[in-house]
Amino acid sequence: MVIPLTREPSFATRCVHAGEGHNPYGAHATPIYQTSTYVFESAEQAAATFSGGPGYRYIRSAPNTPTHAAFIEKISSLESGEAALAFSSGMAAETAVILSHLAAGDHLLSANVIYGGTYGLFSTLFPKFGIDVSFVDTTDPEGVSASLHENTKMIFLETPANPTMAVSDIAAISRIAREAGALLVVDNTFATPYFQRPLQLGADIVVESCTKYIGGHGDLLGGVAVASKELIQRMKRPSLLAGGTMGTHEAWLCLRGLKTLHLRMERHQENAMQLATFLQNHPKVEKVNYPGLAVHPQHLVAARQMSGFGGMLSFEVKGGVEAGRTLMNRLKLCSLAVSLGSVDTLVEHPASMTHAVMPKEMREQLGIADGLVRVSVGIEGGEDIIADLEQGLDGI
Ligand code: LCS
Repeated sequence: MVIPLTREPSFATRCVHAGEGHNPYGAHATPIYQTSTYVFESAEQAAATFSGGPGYRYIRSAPNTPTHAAFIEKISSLESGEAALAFSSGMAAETAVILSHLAAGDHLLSANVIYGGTYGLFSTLFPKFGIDVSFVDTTDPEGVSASLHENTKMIFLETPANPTMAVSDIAAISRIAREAGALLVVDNTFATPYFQRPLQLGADIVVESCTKYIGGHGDLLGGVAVASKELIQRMKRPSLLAGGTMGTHEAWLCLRGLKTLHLRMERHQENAMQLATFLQNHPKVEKVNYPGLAVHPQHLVAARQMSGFGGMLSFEVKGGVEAGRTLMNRLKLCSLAVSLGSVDTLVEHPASMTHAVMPKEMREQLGIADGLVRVSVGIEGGEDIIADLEQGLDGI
């Protein structure tokens, strides 16, 4: 950050200013440095950079480009981390975290409620390379303790979790992880650093899909990992070799998206709270999952570790999958689509879309019922979102 301030700037000020201003021409907006490689002044300078010295050398090698560097500085500041790496997707960020910190023979303890893609990665890909994975209910810290193995090297969780909005106690699990000598990795995609900062609660690494609230407009694919300098340093070479680097234009879109994160998240949350309350009182709705509701089983944990409850919710309609389908087909303002965290409201059916990869018995046990509908509540007028769902429910 180049603005001279006498005290630690607020979150909102860091959204706008952190990482900005590093360019030689005084451009007001950080430029898109659309280049794959860098020209050295001498063979000696090239050799020094390649042997670990400062400076840019090639786009796959962090800090990639000055545009990436600005984004990395901004997201590190917002997540209260020391350093970060930017990836081509949230999945690439998760893959790089695992490849960098685990090896064959290690055990990964993962939350059982997680994004379907993450479940697929952990259940099918890493076991092929000798990483032992188990899926555990991380809403119960004692159960996490009891499920540790001798060789547990990492605990991975999402909170709030996709799609049931289950909440795990980050501080309690970070103490368990530290005692076991394992790293705690928290996927902060749903909460974003505006509402929750896992590193301050004791997590070692935060991962996020930038495709969601960080970009914020549903027009990019990206991911990020934020941690201490030491842990990010350990990830640099594996990430360079695995090759899932964020593109420059995406880094610029993320940098721009983050400038309004605080404003967008407030509105997402306001609309989500209104919609959750409306759905909770609707006769055709069986159950609403939103951590801001007092009936949410981990409402108190959420209230303790988050400064707001976010813009994601899910609910079960009476009448199961058929009723859910009827509802989704009737929506006019809300779009039927996967992904989340965009300015517009997106509705999807986890059992047949994002979480179709999970075995049905597992889904049912975890509360991902066939009639569950997930809503990524946008920043439109809240009354319009409610009206659309109301007319959708009327058709059931
Ligand atoms: N973590 C969470 C919590 C996610 O929801 C997703 C994607 C990812 C990681 C992976 O990020 P990506 O590689 O897509 O950037 N979630 C999606 C969803 O619920 N619908 O479509 C994608």
